[in-house]
Amino acid sequence: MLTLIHAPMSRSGRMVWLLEELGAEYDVRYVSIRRRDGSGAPDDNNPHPHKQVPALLHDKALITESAAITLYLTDLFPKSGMGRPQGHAERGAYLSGLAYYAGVIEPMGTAFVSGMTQSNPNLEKGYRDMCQHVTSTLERQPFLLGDRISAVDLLLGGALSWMRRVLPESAGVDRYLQTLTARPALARAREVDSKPDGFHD
Ligand SMILES: N[C@@H](CCC(=O)N[C@@H](CS)C(=O)NCC(=O)O)C(=O)O
Repeated sequence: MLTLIHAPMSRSGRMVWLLEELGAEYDVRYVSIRRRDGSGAPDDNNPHPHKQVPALLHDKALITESAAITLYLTDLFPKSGMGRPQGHAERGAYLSGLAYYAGVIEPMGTAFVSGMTQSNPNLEKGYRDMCQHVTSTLERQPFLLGDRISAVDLLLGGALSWMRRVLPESAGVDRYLQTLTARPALARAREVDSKPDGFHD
């Protein structure tokens, strides 16, 4: 049994989206988290060591970190087309994309949005290099790995739908975001995201 530890309007929404894309059977455990505005609190029902979301329980295994959960789930559903299984010609590109999202796109995007790149030339260069790489990729091809969607696109697409300004203006990025946000699985995920009526954290 798969149980997603989830808080509405957070990074775990992307894992709901992925589970819907995979056609997986899963439970959602809604938890409260600390929010940036000072509201919310850590939840005793959350097994994540930092009381963050997402976390995934698969029987007795606990998986944390969005990129690790993404790889774990797509390996569990190799026929879904959202991952690139062992032996697939794009396996290396898929692993690189997941690590690049977690290790470069998200930290550089966060540094930019929080204003840190403005005062630190190394961060500024890292951010510009990331933007150049991602925007030129999406201007050249429909998805990060090429012509076919992968779960790496859900990580980036989820972040962009939340905060488009993580990346600079680009027709390729706008088209990419439109394609991703039109997916029926995302509409289903948004219903799950907001399911617990009156839920407050
Ligand atoms: N690197 C983690 C980040 C997870 C994370 O920052 N989650 C936020 C929600 S968007 C959270 O749980 N915040 C509550 C807290 O930090 O206490 C991942 O990608 O899974």
